[in-house]
Amino acid sequence: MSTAVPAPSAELAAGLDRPLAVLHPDGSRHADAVLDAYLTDVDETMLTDFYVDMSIARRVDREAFTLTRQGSLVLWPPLLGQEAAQIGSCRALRDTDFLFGSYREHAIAVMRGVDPAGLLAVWQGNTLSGWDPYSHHLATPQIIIGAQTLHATGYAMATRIDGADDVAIAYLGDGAISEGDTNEAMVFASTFSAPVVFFCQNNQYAISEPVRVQSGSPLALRPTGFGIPALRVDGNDVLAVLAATRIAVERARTGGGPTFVEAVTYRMGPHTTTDDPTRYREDEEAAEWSAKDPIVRLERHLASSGVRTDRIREEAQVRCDQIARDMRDAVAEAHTPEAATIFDHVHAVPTQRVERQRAEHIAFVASVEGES
Ligand SMILES: Cc1ncc(C[n+]2csc(CCOP(=O)(O)OP(=O)(O)O)c2C)c(N)n1
Ligand SMILES: [Mg+2]
Repeated sequence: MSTAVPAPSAELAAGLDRPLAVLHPDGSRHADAVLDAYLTDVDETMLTDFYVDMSIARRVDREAFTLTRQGSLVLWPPLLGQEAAQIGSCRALRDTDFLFGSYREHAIAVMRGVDPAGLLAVWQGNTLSGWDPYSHHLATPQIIIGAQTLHATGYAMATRIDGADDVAIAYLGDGAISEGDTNEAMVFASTFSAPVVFFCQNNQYAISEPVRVQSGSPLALRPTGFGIPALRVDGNDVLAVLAATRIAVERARTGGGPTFVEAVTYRMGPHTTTDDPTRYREDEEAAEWSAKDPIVRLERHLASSGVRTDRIREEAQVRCDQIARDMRDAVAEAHTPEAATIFDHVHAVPTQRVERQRAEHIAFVASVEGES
């Protein structure tokens, strides 16, 4: 009797050999059999909007980085280089779809209308939650690697129970693929056919750990073992990201269950403002990826289509300057809460244990103040 092992489910995944792309680094537009059917509405206005949105994302990131260096924020995990992955995927969703990010998805927070004061308050250490998740259909940042995949899957399962056709999307990093939470989420998503999209930004690093050390095969192959189809796309190509996410969202919304999208991109900056990437990667590598910059690529594409890019750049600049001013104002006006408020809202109903900890903290602060 034959005991042949079934072939790996490569047919479940597109783009394994080479990430799917339609916009190449020189700005040229190429056809793609999988993606093009989902890009028929792309016109100059949409491309311009993408350019402006990505420029805003980059400026928010740069401004926050600078504010951290000036001591106004405690920490910042930069998104530099990942603008297309975040903006393209976010734009594939409708307003009532729910997003569950990690800590690096500042662009989706801006796109979802979170005000800069809320966005920055978390990184000032002033609050545990910078916005109301239900108003924006966006969960607050998740530091526990991979945990948001469970939250998104649970949310997606619940939308089906409610009879709604909303979709949940979990943003996760390459490192998060190795977490138990992520693998458990994929088991549940697959078996319950949950309307969830796993959107993986493979930015090549989990802090200092390169992806080649984390996985011997493309990350997009992993979910296929759970029966979850996968698309691997160039994450610096905003149109490829938009199309792949649209495919995944449509499948989820129409009862087809989960899809995994691997957006192959690069974290151009440090892991956070406390990291020094020159300790673990070569300048040549960063330069190579810099040549694939998602914003420059789109600008080249617009220019080659005969669009006046100087005007679009000016429009983006005005919007960027305004948001940068708002960010600086928000930080200057921020109010530092009493440290003891950290114990508020740990549980919906206070528990004896947390109340005891609060009392101990207050007594400790009083004792230190008494000494001085
Ligand atoms: C459960 C858990 N383990 C370890 C950490 C420490 N940690 C913070 S970020 C990080 C790397 C995550 O890498 P990746 O998933 O690729 O996301 P990226 O930071 O590249 O966006 C680790 C291990 C954590 N926050 N949570
Ligand atoms: Mg990573």
